[in-house]
Amino acid sequence: MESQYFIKNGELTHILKLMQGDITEQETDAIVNAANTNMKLGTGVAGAIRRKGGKIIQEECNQIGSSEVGGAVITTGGNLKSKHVIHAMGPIYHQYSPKDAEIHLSNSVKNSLIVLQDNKLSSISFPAISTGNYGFPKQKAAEIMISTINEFLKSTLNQLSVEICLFSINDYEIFNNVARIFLKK
Ligand code: AR6
Repeated sequence: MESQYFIKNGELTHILKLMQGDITEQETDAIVNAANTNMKLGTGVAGAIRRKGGKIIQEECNQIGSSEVGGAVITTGGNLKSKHVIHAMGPIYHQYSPKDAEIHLSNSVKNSLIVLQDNKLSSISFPAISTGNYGFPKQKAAEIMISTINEFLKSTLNQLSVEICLFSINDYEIFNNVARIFLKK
């Protein structure tokens, strides 16, 4: 199950794709890990990345050490189909006011896209950051992620291809309904 949205920016037309699937199977230049600031690959997306990518990813994370909430750092993808993993530090929802949690989630998405560009990569797959162990409400996360990606694509001069890979059909529908309204398909 998937749908595509086209985001125009002058001469460029970027693609935002929403799909249901397992992010560790994606073949984009980078996949995003829903990470913690200690850079320890735990359960959920991180656990799947560790299992399929191999221990090299955790070793590279250990070298980096830690990062801030809202930040993003890159490692290789080990044995994954994707050659790179961008570790995005989403907020633990209940640790912040709703507004601050939204700002942190938005920053983690924006910084992931900046890291992608800084490394001269052009395609990326995001999971629904912070909506599992970190408890961020999914509808709100969809609004923040889609509006942040839209804003970024409308201002970048690089041709980028962005996807959001949702684990369940239910999550896919939540995100797709937001995209349909927000991006007016
Ligand atoms: N592919 C796509 N989406 C997935 C997959 C997968 N293989 N597995 C889970 N999801 P989470 P967080 C969805 O908990 O909330 C870890 O221990 C899941 O259904 O992975 O940011 C880390 O090490 C949910 O919607 O990330 C951190 O400590 C979304 O991905 C902490 O959890 C995010 O769920 C991060 O928590």
